[in-house]
Amino acid sequence: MFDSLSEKLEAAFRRLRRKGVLSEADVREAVREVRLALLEADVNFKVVKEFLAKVEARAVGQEILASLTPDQEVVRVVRDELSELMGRQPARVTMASNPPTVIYLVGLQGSGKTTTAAKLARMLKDQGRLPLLVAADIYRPAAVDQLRTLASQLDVPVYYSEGANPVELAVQGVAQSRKLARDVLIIDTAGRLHIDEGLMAELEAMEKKVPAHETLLVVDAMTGQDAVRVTESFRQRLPLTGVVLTKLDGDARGGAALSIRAVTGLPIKLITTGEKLDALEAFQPERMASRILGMGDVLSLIEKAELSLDRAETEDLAKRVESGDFSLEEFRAMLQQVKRLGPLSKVMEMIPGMGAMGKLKNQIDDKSLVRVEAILSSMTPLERRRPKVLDGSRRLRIARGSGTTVQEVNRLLKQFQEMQKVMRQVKGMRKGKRGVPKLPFPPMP
Ligand SMILES: Nc1nc2c(ncn2[C@@H]2O[C@H](COP(=O)(O)OP(=O)(O)O)[C@@H](O)[C@H]2O)c(=O)[nH]1
Ligand SMILES: [Mg+2]
Repeated sequence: MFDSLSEKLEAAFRRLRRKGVLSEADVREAVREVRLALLEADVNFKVVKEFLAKVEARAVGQEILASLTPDQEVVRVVRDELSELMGRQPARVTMASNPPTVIYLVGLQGSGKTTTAAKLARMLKDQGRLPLLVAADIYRPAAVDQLRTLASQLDVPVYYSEGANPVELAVQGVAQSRKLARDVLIIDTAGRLHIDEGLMAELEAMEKKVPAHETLLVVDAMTGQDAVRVTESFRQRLPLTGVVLTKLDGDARGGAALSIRAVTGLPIKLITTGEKLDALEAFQPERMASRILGMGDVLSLIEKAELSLDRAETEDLAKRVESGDFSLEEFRAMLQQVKRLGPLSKVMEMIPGMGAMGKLKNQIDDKSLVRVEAILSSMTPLERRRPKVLDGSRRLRIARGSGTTVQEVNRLLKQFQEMQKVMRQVKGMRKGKRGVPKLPFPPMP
């Protein structure tokens, strides 16, 4: 998702990170790069301008430049403002207090209305609702069949009546929902290639007869700023309550996601990321901002950890460490667990606040992990249990055996000692969310 934008932003911040001490000029330079990245991603230029003014005002402040990790503070400011740009708080699809809740899906042809209607039905059904789909795109016969086919996979009923016009279908749909005791009506409407008067008048007429609780405009993220223009036109005629941004799995550049809210004031409520019926998600500005910046996605990490780690082994390890039993043996076992999560760089990406670890992040990579493991493997179990026995000749043997140098062995041992010290201070690791023990970060040579 938004790969090219993410890469460019990360490159800008990487340069900052290399600098260590930051000057105002460094930050301004980075802001210029962010500007280019956003414009290339087809973000509205006014939005970019205002966004950067805010970022710059916050990022060149003394507080940030004087902080211990100024580069990370700058990234934090950017993430915060990105999230603000997209509305910060997630905007949900709401339900009416008096059922049926009426949800219209409107938008141009091919934007994803029909598939979104089915996806939304699935999502609501999973939440315990009883949706009824209304096939109100009567101009393309295939549209009704498409909706029926999708709905049959979900076991959700579809209402359609041959010969009825869209307004009648909406009215009859409400009656049908009462009859079938359905509490949400999802109306799939017709689209056009371009915005035209006929379409708008028809949608207006439908909403006049059957007022909407939610009118969601479905727009294709790949169309960039066009999506913003489409949103503005629809908004002038219809009481839109939110936007569904589709096809984020494609090579959308990010312009639509980042501009729609700021330009039109309408929140993005849902996003779709694929053709399958489960590819619909609630839109979460903060999570999206983190994703765009290639920053943490701790929820994904937890999910991943639950799938890949041996729970018993991890818990046993945590217990031993907690009781103060933390030697190179346990350290090695931890490294092996961490490795199971995938390439270290990917794992690190998912941990928000890795910035707090500052320079460490740059030092940790899979290559150094391999060297650490080699060193540990060249030790005897006794040496790993009691590193104190490691005199000069043993260290030399280990260096030779692992294809490293005595300096590297020394460095690892020294860093391990420091880690042990910290561990004793913390006295036991607290358990992470949902029972996955937190893994400490290994020191790197
Ligand atoms: N890759 C991808 N394709 C999508 C997504 N949403 C819709 N599509 C595809 O886009 C095309 C048009 O979708 P459809 O729902 O028929 O659009 P409508 O004309 O607005 O009803 C179909 O081939 C869908 O499978 C998405 O999130 N990702
Ligand atoms: Mg359709």
